[in-house]
Amino acid sequence: MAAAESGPVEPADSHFLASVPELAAVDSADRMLGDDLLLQLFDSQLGSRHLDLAARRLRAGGIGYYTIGSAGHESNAAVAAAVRPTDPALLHYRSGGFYLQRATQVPGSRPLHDVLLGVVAATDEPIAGGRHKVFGHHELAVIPQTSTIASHLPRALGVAFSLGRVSKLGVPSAWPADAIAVCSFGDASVNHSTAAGAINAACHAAYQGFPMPLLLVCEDNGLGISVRTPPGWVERSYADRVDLPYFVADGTDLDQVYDVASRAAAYVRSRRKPVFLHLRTVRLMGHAGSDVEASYRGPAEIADDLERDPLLGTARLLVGRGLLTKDEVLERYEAKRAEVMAVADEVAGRPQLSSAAEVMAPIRLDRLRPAPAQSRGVGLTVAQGINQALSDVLATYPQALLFGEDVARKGGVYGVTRGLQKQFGAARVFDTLLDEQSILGLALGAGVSGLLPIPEIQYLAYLHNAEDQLRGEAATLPFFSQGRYRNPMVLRVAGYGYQKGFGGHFHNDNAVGVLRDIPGIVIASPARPDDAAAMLRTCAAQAIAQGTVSVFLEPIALYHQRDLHEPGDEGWLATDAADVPLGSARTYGDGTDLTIVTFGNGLRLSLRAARRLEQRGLGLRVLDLRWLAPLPVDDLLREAAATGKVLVADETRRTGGVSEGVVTALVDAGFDGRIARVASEDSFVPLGDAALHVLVSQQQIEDAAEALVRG
Ligand SMILES: Cc1ncc(C[n+]2csc(CCOP(=O)(O)OP(=O)(O)O)c2C)c(N)n1
Ligand SMILES: [Mg+2]
Repeated sequence: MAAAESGPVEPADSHFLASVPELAAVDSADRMLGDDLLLQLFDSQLGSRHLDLAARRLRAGGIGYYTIGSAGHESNAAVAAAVRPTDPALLHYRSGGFYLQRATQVPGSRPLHDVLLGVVAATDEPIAGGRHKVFGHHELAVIPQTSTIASHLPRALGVAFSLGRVSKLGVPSAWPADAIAVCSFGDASVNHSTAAGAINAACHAAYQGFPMPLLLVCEDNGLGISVRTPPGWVERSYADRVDLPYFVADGTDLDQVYDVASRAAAYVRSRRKPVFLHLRTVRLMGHAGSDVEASYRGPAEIADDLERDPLLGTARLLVGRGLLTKDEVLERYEAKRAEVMAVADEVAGRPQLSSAAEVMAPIRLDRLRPAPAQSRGVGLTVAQGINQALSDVLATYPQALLFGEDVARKGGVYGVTRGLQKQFGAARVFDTLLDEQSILGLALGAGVSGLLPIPEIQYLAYLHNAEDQLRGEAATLPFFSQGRYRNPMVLRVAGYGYQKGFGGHFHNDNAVGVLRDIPGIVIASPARPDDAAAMLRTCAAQAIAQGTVSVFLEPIALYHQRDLHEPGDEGWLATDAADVPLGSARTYGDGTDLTIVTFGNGLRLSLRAARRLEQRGLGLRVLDLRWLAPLPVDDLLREAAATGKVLVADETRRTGGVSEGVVTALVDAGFDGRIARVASEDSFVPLGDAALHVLVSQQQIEDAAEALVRG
């Protein structure tokens, strides 16, 4: 097997071997770390280093797929020792020392196996099951992260927030009541707006006195791949932040790291406030295996980092304290190498995922029986129906939280959440700061903590600036954790056009393409009040039972609509309280000339068009999809077959819009009848009556229907 064959010599390896015999021991007798813990931490550091070396050997042998390592950062092991193994941790990809040290605190752990199984993409890797190499383990309370730097900070904010909120609500929590959230990240990542926003939100909460037990650990190696962080920038940005106490430690001195990290963690735990722990590290072995560091760093700079190798720092402490001789240090180093390489040999042939079904198993949507219908609801508008359903959900699930901009005191821009804060209290229904990324981060953290978050994004256009939190974080967590971590949520988003020209593009956004291609999420798009209420309950029930992430698109223009055909006919008020199973469409009429397939505002336009066409002798049926994902394909095919002619009336854009999916589903199923579509233009939506030039109209539907039937 190739794993044990010698690969390229790493300077970090040869430098350590050459330096130990020359070590100048430091006197470390009266330091913080006890002897046993110091030895144990050294073992974790060694394990982390040899995992990095092994990953490169596996790569060189063509059987490893990941070479970003932790070399130079291994003193983060002392951060793990300073917190508890039950403290939820969201780790930087260089927090290998932390991961190994935490595993020593949990009996039965096999962290060397965990990491190397990840490197070879083996199905028996404990968190992602071969889908990714990531630090994550349910028993270790390590929540896996994506590769998107800084994207985990909003979730960390949400976890810390939830630690306070669950105890206040007295609902079951995924974490102990006195836990703190730990979140590590790099120095370049600090500049990312996601990090800046989440840290700001943490301070914003702390400033108001909300519990926010969050230990932020910046592992500062001075580089982001090849780009230098300006020297002094991290302390410049964080050393004097009023609501964020700053602690700093030198990563070459394990004892100091443990001392400082212990004080930082104690502060967070006892005060329930956020802290910034600045851990100075070096980066050894380049950014990743493929990185030719010499192309952007001089030899002297690289050599300086080698001198600051944290393993050498710990060796100095051990020798100085008389715990190990230099020879014993080298023996331990080599013994760990042998141990890790044996594991590398063992995992090298492990099976990888072998079919699309296997890969996708964690994101398969198993549909539940719908939530039981409530008897109330008849005579309500869409806004009132949603309000009542939210009230039902909050009453049914004590772990449910409703939050967003303006949802609480004002009751929503359109009054949809009116009265709910009064009814359920400010701990469960609350206004947030104006940052969609942090709103979704709160939801992500609340979801993994045992709560049922119902966040609101005020307008569809404002989902886009935070969309990675949904697409990259919420949707992927079950995939990269095989469902061991789940972030259930019902994300309410007000959207679509037709607000009589009011508001312009950003209040009439009709683009859903960015949602339609996210694997595993549900997209609910109710049009009628009875459906809206029932579908919201279905989304909540799915979230509770399966951790489902649903986006609930609310049609603003229909919120307060009462009538359908004529003023005063009250044809848009709720008429029943039937269940709406996930992915089930609803059919209106039983004509045999044409099927109009639609959703949202398109339903109202289509029903009005259908009545006029019926007066001209055409027999129509209108199918309201109700769910844009999963698309109700069986219902679609049944209703298409009933007439042999399908017109898709789609208020979203021609490109990336829903009709693309509908037409494709018909083609894929071999539908051999006629198909046409009307959709909104590939345009932004202008102000005033000009909006009507780009949004699909009732007249267009009528014309297209006539043409399809008679043509
Ligand atoms: C949002 C995002 N942009 C770009 C990248 C590519 N990338 C991966 S690591 C990295 C540098 C990160 O530097 P730092 O935060 O200092 O962490 P370090 O690797 O130095 O530990 C970049 C740009 C990414 N993963 N995510
Ligand atoms: Mg860095």
